[in-house]
Amino acid sequence: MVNKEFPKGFLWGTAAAAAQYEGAAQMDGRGLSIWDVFANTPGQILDGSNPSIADDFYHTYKEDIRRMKEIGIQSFRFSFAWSRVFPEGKGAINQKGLDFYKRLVEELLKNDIVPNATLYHWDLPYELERLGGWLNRDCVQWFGDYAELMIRTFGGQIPLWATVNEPIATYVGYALGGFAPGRKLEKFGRQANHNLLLSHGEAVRRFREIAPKDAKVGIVIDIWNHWPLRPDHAEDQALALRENEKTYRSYLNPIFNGKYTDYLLDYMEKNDCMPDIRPGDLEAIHQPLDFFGLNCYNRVLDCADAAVDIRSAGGNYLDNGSELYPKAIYDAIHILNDEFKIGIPIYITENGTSNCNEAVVDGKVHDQQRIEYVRSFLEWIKKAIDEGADIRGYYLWSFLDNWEWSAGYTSRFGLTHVDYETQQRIFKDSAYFYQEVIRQNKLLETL
Ligand code: GCO
Repeated sequence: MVNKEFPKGFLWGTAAAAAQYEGAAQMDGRGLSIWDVFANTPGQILDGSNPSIADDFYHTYKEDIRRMKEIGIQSFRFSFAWSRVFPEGKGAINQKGLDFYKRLVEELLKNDIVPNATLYHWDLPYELERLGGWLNRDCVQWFGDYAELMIRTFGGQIPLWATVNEPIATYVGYALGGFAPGRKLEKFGRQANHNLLLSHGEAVRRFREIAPKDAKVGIVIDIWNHWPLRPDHAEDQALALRENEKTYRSYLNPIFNGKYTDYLLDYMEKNDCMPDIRPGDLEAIHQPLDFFGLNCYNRVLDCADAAVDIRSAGGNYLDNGSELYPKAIYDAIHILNDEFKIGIPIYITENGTSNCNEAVVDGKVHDQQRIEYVRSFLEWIKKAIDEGADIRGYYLWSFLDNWEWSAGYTSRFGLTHVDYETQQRIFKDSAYFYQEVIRQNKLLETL
């Protein structure tokens, strides 16, 4: 019989981000972030909402941690809002902001929930954006100083740290305009990404200087691997290769191999979007890390012929329109271990799905597709572990429904339903499923 148990000590968690959970956007001295400003620009957010209240986690964290405890959550991945701590991004510290995180971390520890902190989850202080944001090379210093304060304050209490969550979001914000700050130039996207990677390197450097020996630092990168829709079509193949090079590989290569690939350099040269890369930069980015945080939700199918329906290739689709392709996570793990030979433990730092059946009926939410989604991804993670991959934990995105960036409140990813009018919480069926998975530390077929 197949052994369904996860390794002893495997860490089961949920993930969240400050801008999506905390609310209290103007409270206790917090400065604006680029997302506050972006959301208030007409037309940027699907439902016209902004993150100023979100889950009101700033006020409800104790209750929510109690609920996490009830489900058996062993670790909570969250991010610090830079502008809560440094309202202007640099300079004067806002003690009240720092105190909130002290209370949060204490509450987690009191409940035996391992804190896992991300320094940057997309919410750059707006005052820094006014100085050019990630396009300004001074960001390395700004981010380094902010990182240092957080590491000095919490290094002894938080065992797992990520510098940055998903560098591609910065690209989307500076090259495509779909995310804050809403700039739209390929050259900006590439420059912002290069500076962000440099800032990551700087935070790791400071971490090594000041963090306690047993604290670990990594980075969180999302792998949406591109596949040719028609595997035997040269054009689809080439398209998928190019997309992979321009997306997640443009981060993995500098971080783990200390270089940008010839393909990417050539592309940036030809498209007039070569960033300012100075001597020593790649060494600064290429720092040894303690773990890799993998976010994985799906794969992407590419077709060179826009007239072809992607779904014509078959496959499973969820009611929310996205493909259910759980092998994506197994492939991503192989890319990291076999191709990039990262040689460090992996935590799955995000995985989850939105808008299953979210209707509340008689105080219940029967989100069967979320259960199926999570179950099938866990099956492929387990297979990778059985075959020797060093995977230490899994963080489901997310414990609560929350503010989903450009999709506003229209996209629900939680194990817990949130009524945004009343802030009432209701566990969905998936929460009970996850509770059972955690309790048994085991792959379960169903609830
Ligand atoms: C991410 C995003 C999360 C999203 C989640 C669902 O790290 O991918 O940061 O904030 O909410 O991915 O789309």
